Amino acid sequence: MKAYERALELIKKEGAEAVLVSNLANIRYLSGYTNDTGYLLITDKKRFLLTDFRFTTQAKLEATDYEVIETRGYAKVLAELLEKEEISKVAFEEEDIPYSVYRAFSEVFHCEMLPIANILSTLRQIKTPQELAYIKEAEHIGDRALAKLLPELKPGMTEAQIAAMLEFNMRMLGAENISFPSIIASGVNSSMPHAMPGEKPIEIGDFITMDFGCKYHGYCSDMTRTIVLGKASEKQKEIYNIVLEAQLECLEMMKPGVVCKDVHNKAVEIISKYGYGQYFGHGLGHSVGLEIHESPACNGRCEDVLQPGMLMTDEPGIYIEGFGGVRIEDLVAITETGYENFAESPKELIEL
Ligand SMILES: [Mn+2]
Repeated sequence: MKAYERALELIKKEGAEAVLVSNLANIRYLSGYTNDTGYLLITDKKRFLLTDFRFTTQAKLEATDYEVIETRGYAKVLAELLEKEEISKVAFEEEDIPYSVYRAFSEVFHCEMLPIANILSTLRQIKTPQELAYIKEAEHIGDRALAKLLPELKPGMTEAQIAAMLEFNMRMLGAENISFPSIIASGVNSSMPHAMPGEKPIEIGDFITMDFGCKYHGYCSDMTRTIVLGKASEKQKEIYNIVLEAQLECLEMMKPGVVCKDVHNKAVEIISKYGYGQYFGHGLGHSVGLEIHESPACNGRCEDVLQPGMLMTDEPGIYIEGFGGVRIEDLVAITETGYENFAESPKELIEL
């Protein structure tokens, strides 16, 4: 069954006859078109890809199951297509359409517009062997980029410089791009889970948290390692080992049939046991794919059940304001019997 047939099945259950796809990852997944401007309109009988002059050649080459329509007047052309195809209710991705676009469409469409939450992305939860292979290679590029970076780290380098070096390494090792702006957080900055790398130089005694990933054939990787520059203090070792224990325990839970929130709660339980529960405030993990954050997620609310072919990160952390923080993150694929860890970088505390 083609991906667009699965999409139609899904939106018919919602009560619509056609679907307007605007999320770029969904467009790519459903059509093969890889650039960044356009819409898909999928009906029972026909499939259209609307884009402008800059992308039509590429769209025709990539989206071979679709009729490519070149336009800049999306609202008008879509309205005409919907009328011609006799659609009375079209689904649209409510989390992806800006209000201004919604207003422009609703002014000219003669049919009903049915908002659907981000349900099309659930089609992407279970990866094909090809998708898994791309993500695994992306993760391995990250492993090699980090291994190359570590011996080059010297006191006085700035976080921003380290981010640049890591990203350069990934591209030189075959990545087509980064999957998100790298997080390089040193010293007290490492207490901010999503710190932005800046002018701060790394100093002896700093924790350095590095959270990064790249894209390979459009697919994202994600990993985090925390090291200490110089000798780790007793407190740094204590925190690091608690995070590592939680990370390893949660890894062993990754298998088909397990409820996502149970894995997250395991990490909370372990970190709380040592008295640091209040310092772990984010979810344990998330899936990845064409986007860096995909569903399902391993957080305290997610009732989804792990299945073979899903990806999940395992990234507990402890963050203490004014002191610093630790996060350790692997990316695993759920297999028939358990998991395969795509990340190969060592996790024992590295003192550089
Ligand atoms: Mn992550």
